Amino acid sequence: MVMKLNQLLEIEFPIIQGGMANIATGDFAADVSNAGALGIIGAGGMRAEEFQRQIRRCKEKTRKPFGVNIMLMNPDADRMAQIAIEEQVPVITTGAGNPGKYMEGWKAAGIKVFPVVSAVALGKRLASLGADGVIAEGCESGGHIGELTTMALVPQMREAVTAPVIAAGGIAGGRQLLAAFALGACGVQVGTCLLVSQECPIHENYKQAILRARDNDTIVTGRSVGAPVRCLKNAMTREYVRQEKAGADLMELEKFTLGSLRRAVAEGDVKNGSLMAGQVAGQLKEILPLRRIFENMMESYEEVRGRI
Ligand code: TUI
Repeated sequence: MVMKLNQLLEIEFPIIQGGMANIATGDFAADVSNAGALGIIGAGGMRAEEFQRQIRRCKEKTRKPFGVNIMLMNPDADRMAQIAIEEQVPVITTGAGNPGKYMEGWKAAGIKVFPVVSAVALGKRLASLGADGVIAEGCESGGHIGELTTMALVPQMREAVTAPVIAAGGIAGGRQLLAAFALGACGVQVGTCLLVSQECPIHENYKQAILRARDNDTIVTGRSVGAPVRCLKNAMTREYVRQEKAGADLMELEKFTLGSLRRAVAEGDVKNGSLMAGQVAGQLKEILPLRRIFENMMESYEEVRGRI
């Protein structure tokens, strides 16, 4: 029997927090770790200096394990890879690219590495380079996504690698946690359900937009230009789709969305901002403390498991 993620990471619950660029600060990651899951500092929207400050802030606020997510399209990714080593960060997750060139240095520093991947081939490659596990992220997720669903991806990843597999995408409750174990995962990564935590430092308007969302209220923009991103439908996504259909190229579309996530997170601009969220937004009904979100998930998991 493979180890559960909580044993692997020496944490209470088998749950990792998603990287969530521009949202997951050092404070928030520490809150998540203190609530019993693995908190992750999302380096996505940061520069290297800020990244280092956030790591130090997180260390001040928790004595539990935590991690960092290095978004590989970030221009400072090389420097962040080095800073994570210097700061002796316990865990690294990566997103939006191939972290192969960093693996040797990270492993030599004794860091646990869990790349987020959206297809089997890269998962296999990174497992062979010594990844401690792979986070198989289905396209139900918010933000930058791949092609496959969690349901299709996780079992195929399980068959392809001997390393632990963590399921991500479409997970916000006990039923989905149970399903993730059935699919072959040893734990889960969640993001959207933590946006509606009391501790999450996003604008109140963003939280309310998630709570209002129904099952059909997310959309994937940018598939046609190779930059698929899932967020809540709003005026921004309607205009994006219009430009995409009119044949705009990636550069034009990127110019249009520049700073849009920050507008949503910091200013609460729910019309023109980019409200990244997964398909589970429709099942979230209230703002709760992080600890309660995790406890609810575990209680519901136990209940459903007993029933079936
Ligand atoms: O990375 C994510 N989700 C993200 S990153 C992000 S920041 C951003 N902001 C604005 C526009 C775009 C992004 C928001 N959400 N999830 C992990 C993930 N990684 N999903 C898919 C992938 C992925 C894709 C291709 C991983 C590797 C990959 O490999 C390409 C290659 O080089 O082989």
